Amino acid sequence: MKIFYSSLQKKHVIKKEVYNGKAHPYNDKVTRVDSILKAFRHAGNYEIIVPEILPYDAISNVHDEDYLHFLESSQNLKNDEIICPYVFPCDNRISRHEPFIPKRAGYYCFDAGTSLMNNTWSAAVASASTAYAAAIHTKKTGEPTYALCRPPGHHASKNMFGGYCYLNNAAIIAKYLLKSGSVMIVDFDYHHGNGTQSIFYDSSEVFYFSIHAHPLVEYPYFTGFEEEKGIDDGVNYNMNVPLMPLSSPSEYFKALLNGMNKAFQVMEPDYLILSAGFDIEAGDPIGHFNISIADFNRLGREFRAMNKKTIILQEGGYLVSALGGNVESFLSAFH
Ligand code: Q9C
Ligand code: ZN
Repeated sequence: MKIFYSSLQKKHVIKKEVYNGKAHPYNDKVTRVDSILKAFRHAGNYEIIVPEILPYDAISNVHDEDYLHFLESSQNLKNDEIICPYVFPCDNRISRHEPFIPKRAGYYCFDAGTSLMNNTWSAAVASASTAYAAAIHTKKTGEPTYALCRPPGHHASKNMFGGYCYLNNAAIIAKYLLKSGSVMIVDFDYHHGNGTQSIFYDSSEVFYFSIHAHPLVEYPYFTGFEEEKGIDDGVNYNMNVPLMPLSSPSEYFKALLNGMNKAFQVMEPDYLILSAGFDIEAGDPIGHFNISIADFNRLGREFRAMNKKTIILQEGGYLVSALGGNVESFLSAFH
């Protein structure tokens, strides 16, 4: 199986995140990448391809120009300097002065747990490039592909970063693939993909399906409820399946397959983009669905049986010791 990855993605290094008023170790660790690559090396039957940098248009089709300029400006940070937003313009989102400074960065962000450093932009572009190269390959050959996206993407909206995400990798390739067929994004990350949902909320072009921990009790708290079904042209093209933390794997599979059956009644897509969040894994430090390594193989087989042209994008998954094995177990169902 072909795997897309660039070493630039490892140069985005954030040490801490703010949670509950305290600094904790950042969950999106660089060692996540090593864990996944090691599992591929061990299995042997994966070919790692370094992607070309994607065309700028592919990014600006999804994200606003001013947001992209803001992200790019983070390249000017000094070594060891970070931007960690902490003031957010919530009542009306305006900024009367340039937001390109650390204290006003909250204009382009929705949580205080995600920071920028000088390599964030190049890593995020490299991450999106892996997704783009995977999409090109699947489009050309019909083969399933996997992009080792890190940083992840599904929390990033057209003009905000958060949840360790800066560019929405799934949305970027969805827009590209739409030129040659219909697209469904299935997001099984532990957290609701608020960014992806918002990007396609008023559109019937891309169906967004997400199964995740209930926002009553889990991040991102404000979106991911069942009643969010889309607006305007997008009505019925958004489907959320929230489950309480500690739901069992059998409840998980039941809810997933039942939900996807309903989604396929609305759209039988040519392309399936999987926002593959492995923070549903047993023992994940921030996810509580207890999906075992064997369950991940079953999950892969269920998606493979759907018989669509499939692009698999890495999202979350933070138990570094288990992550690689779980990703490989899932992918092995596709070959
Ligand atoms: N105490 C993704 O999985 N909040 N993002 C964590 C931990 C942020 C997760 C709180 C969770 C974001 C791509
Ligand atoms: Zn997640």
